[in-house]
Amino acid sequence: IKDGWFAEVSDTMWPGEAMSLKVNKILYSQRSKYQDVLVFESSNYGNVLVLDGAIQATERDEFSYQEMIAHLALNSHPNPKKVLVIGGGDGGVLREVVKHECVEEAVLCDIDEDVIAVSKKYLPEMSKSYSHPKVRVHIGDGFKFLDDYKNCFDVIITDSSDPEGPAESLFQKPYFVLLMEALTEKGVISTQAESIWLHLNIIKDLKKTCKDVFPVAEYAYCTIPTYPSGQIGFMVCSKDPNADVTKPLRSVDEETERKLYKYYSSDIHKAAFVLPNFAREALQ
Ligand code: AAT
Repeated sequence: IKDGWFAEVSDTMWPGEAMSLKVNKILYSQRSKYQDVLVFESSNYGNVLVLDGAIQATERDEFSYQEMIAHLALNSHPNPKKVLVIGGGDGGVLREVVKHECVEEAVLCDIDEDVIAVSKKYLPEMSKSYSHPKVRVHIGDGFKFLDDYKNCFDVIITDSSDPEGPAESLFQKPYFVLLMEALTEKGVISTQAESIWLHLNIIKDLKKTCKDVFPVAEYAYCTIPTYPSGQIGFMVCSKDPNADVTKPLRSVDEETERKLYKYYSSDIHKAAFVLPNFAREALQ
């Protein structure tokens, strides 16, 4: 933070650019066991959570990412009852998961208890579902946690930070094998899968890894002003070889949809898999 502005600098992940937000007040700044944790109040985007210098969520636009990473997967499953979230310490994805009445249990495994604690304090709209009766929380590494569960979850959502830092293993093949094994028969996953403007090569490798492990693997995207390049995507994969994750399997009427979601809709679900030519060709 310099002269009242936070700049999101990363010389390796997004060299030569830095999204900036005006800071009203620093609310929290500490090194946790795993990462630098910063929360500040911004002038126009509400409170902002930053880990190792990378913006994780702002109160103003978080709904886009949290809704999409959750509902693309949940609505591609015929009847999700047990759902696991890896990462997602701010709680926003959990909030979306429990919107589905069919869900009986939502488990969250984040590596960093400090992220959960600061989110409860400074991001109340994101963290409100921690008190939901269907929610269970485990603190630990997602990779290690998964190894203990076989044929157990209907949907697993990996809401992880970028591959540099504690989330590195969550982008590699052994992790996707564990995901596959932890899923029930028609299980579906979604994972944070970076931006087509910045990380097409990472996405290419990630899609190949997913295709090696899952019979169905597709990249979808959403727009979000405060993530690098204003766009981020997800790998959505299914264990069911006949599944088509690019179209929602379950949906609600339009009025309910508008009440439940601010970004997601059945139409957006389908549109999110339609990529511009340069990305479509690279990922073919
Ligand atoms: N919804 C907010 C967006 C995130 S959150 C990333 C979360 O992943 C953090 O809470 C972090 O503590 C957790 N995490 C990192 N590594 C692990 C791990 N190995 N096991 C479990 N949890 C982990 C992502 C923002 C994307 C940013 C795009 N530039």
